[in-house]
Amino acid sequence: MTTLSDWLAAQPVDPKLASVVATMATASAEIADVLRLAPISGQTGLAGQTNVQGEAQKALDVISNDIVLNHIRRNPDISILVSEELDEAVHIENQGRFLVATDPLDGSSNLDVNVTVGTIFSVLDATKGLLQPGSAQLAAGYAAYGPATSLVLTFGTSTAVFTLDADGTFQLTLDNMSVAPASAEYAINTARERLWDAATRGYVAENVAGETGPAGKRHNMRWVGSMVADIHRILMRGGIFLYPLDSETTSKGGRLRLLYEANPMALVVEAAGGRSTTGRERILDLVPTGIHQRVPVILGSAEEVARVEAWYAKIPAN
Ligand code: P6P
Repeated sequence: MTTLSDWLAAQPVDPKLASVVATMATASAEIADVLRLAPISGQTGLAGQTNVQGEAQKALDVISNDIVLNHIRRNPDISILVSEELDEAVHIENQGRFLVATDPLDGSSNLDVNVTVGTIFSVLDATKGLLQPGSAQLAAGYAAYGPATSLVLTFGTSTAVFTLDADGTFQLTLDNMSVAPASAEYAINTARERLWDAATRGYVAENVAGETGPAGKRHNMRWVGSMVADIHRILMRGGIFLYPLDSETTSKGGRLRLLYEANPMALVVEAAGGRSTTGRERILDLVPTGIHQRVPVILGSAEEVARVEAWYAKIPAN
């Protein structure tokens, strides 16, 4: 098998950029170790503080963020960290040209029930500022802490999957991934149906209508409530993930964050041949207005995403 180190050494990228990805992989392996024993060590509870999103932080949110920050401080090629758990960007003096944006523990509300959660990260050129479009990402990926710990990476042109081995190294288990262009599986929180816009209602209604409806096939629905878990399923077997604008999220711009959730996931999925959109715009084209900006996220199998875009094209933007 090919280790992550060997695979990185073979990639046609700046070795310093490869070292940033290796740093996030090492941090993810350490987080995996902490999560595995958290119920025993009693770390699954609340941290007793809220983050910039106004969300109650789990102890493991704070611990995971600290693990990432500690590893980043030890890589001289990283000079800026943007994190969901930190109000402001952390600037590390006299360090190199890379910026890491991360959600150190996405889906942490699932920790108490032992459901897959993850670490999502995006790598940018720090010399070009904090607010760059996703298309400027130099690398992106996520770790999914599930029955196995998967590490999914892209430098923008292909997507690879690694699995954490017993010795703490990552082994290449899938290279040059491709998202199935067609699928009959969609992921959306259907409890929000009353809040959806006409495009989302139209798309989902077609799916629910099944074989005899406009979609012409029976669909299935999966919603884990953990973006990393849902996106990993879509990467591995096709499907579409939707967290669209709705009447509650419109005022905030959406539910999920652009810099460290939407952009890295969009790069991973597009590098595997999928599509990513807000419904009306390609996610990777958006120029951020703030480090914690929220956006609608619709991504996955190209044919399914195109169906959603066709619905939005029929409905004038507000
Ligand atoms: P809802 C987890 O809190 C998260 O940020 C994503 O991982 C997940 O896809 C989404 O929120 C779930 O949102 O509204 O279904 O709880």
